[in-house]
Amino acid sequence: MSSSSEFALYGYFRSSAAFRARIALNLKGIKPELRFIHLLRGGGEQHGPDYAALNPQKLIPALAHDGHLITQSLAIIEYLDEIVPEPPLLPKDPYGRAHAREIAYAVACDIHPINNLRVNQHIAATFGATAEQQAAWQRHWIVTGFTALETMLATSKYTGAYCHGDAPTIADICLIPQCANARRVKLEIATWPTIARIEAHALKHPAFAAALPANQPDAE
Ligand SMILES: N[C@@H](CCC(=O)N[C@@H](CS)C(=O)NCC(=O)O)C(=O)O
Repeated sequence: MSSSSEFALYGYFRSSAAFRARIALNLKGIKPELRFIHLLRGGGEQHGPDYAALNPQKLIPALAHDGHLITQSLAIIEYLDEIVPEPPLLPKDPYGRAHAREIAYAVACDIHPINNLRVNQHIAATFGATAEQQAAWQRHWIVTGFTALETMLATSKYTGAYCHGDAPTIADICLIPQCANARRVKLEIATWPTIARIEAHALKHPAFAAALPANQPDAE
């Protein structure tokens, strides 16, 4: 299951959604073939006809496996968890699964999409938002989301070394890449002490560390 040739990941070092997929693949011990889609070069390779034919959403990541192309990082994470059950990326009990997904979705549905590259490009092209205004926009949504998440994590009895208990789950797989995005717009993760503690712990795990943008072959 872990042979490189069975899986191919379309990604970009700086993409936090691809970062999620990389963490999940690493946790499962899968080394995919890496196919790089540069999101800026030439207007963005995601818009080129070859990639658009594969993924009409023109977003990364996408995972090729077993004759299928799976898009959407959350779908990729849950697919990997189903085909390679150990170590589990979701808690065993229904409430635990709901709790881990709740944190994951708070990042992946409510913070990340409105800060995405295409959103920033759109507010620049349509409303003339400068680079600093785009960063301010991103900071606003990250602060809004992380402030809520900090309260949720600081007050939940299920918070452990990770977001849910002492093993990584889909929640951490979404939260840690969003911390990297926060730093890129000059936010201090220490503002949110529980998030900072979980991030520091997660980054000691080789699966998270190896997935960091700076550790990717296409890193600039
Ligand atoms: N909901 C999608 C989001 C994917 C996404 O937005 N990817 C970004 C990179 S993090 C992208 O491809 N952006 C290209 C663009 O905005 O043109 C997922 O979780 O996979």
